[in-house]
Amino acid sequence: MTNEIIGKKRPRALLVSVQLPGTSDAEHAASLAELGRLVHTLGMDVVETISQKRNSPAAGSVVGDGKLREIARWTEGSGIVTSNKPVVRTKAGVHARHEDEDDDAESQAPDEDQDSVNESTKVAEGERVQFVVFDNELTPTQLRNLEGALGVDVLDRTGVIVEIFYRHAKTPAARAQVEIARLTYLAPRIRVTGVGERQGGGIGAKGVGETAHELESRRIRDKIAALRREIETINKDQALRRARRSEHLKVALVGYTNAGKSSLMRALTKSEVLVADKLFATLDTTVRVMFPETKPRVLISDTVGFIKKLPHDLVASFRSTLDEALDASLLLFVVDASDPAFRSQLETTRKVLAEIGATGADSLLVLNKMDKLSQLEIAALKREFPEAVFLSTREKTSVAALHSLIQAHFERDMIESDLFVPYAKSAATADIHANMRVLSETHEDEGTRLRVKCMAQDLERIKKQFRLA
Ligand SMILES: Nc1nc2c(ncn2[C@@H]2O[C@H](COP(=O)(O)OP(=O)(O)OP(=O)(O)O)[C@@H](O)[C@H]2O)c(=O)[nH]1
Ligand SMILES: [Mg+2]
Repeated sequence: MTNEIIGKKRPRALLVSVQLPGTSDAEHAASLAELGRLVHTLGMDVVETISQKRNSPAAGSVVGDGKLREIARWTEGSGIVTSNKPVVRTKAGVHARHEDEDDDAESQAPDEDQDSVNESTKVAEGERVQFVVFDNELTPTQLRNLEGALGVDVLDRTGVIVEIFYRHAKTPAARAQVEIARLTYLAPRIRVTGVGERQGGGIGAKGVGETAHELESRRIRDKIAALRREIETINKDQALRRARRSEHLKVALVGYTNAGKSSLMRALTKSEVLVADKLFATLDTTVRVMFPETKPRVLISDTVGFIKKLPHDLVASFRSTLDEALDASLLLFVVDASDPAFRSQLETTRKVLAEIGATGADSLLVLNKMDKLSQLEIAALKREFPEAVFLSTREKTSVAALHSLIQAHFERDMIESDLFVPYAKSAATADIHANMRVLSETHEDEGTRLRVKCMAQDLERIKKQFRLA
């Protein structure tokens, strides 16, 4: 899909979901609502939702024939899967119909039910949708069939998520990571989407032929290899920077997308990080010093949000972004407690973190957006999560309480010690003040005697560096 398409008037989208056995009505509804928000984040207006219960997805088109024709009422298409021919559409845009298409429609044998979707049951032209988005995963063949039958762009959940990541990625590291995931996702769909013409076309561009397809596949493989090399270089840089920060106390904010991680980051560090009511606002880990500053200083990192059915390639590509979280000694699981689905969102977050091996650190559950809940609801949550921190990033006092908790957490590991610094080594005194809590300080004839509270490794380092007794 191109920005070209999205850049114009907000495109209209129709959501489709097949509810399979084992998915409760509530889960199904939550998943659809989330898909709606994802599609909205992509800049489209959701105008209709169509669901169907089935024992398994229909092989060729996920939904059954009748449902497909119902969906086609909203599009230009016939609602009938014809052949496996690639979709041919002009570069002029998704609305433009290729002349061949009419011929195709005529040449195919009329289906018995075809009459049930005649022009009169179609929605008015202005009401039509330009995108049909499936909550179910679509195979490349299903995607091709559906685009053929519907005559509009078809996306699945993975495609939507990949596209959002692609648009939101800002730094070279994030861009390269997302580009790999995007190419990997698009590669098998290349005949349908003509990814090679991405610069000018993208989804909706003319399909490419078999030979061109092979060429294109090679080009994509080369591109992915180049991107991987680029990422390796970036990762080395990041590892260096991380190593430089390695002696610092680190807290990572992790959680479902839109939970309020960046808002909390802002509140805890008084910094200006991007906060937005859209999904996947943050795609790069940012690291800031906790404010008011503590001694030693505590670094807070904000991370990319998680989501259900996060495409595997994206998990892999965000590993390096999340290494920051793997590195932290305290993980704050931030949750939007006002979202009825927060328990399963927390579960998803835990699962993804476990998948990437981030399980060692201490953790604290932060139930955010308390300002949206009633006293009664808060009381119930307190009983359910007695250990959790209740917070609203909009209430200074609750943020300050979390600040103290973080400080207290690290103080548990601190030791108290006496240091004597000769006057000739005043640099040591400065270092001590910068990195340790000084409990008392007396000036004697030869130097300064200090009682400090600090991390054991800081004490070691300073003693060694300045040869102190
Ligand atoms: N009412 C209320 N809204 C909040 C609170 N904290 C954050 N929000 C809102 O929730 C939305 C998402 O906040 P972000 O901080 O961007 O969420 P995030 O977890 O960083 O999201 P991603 O970067 O997408 O993973 C924004 O509209 C915030 O203003 C809160 O305590 N109360
Ligand atoms: Mg964020």
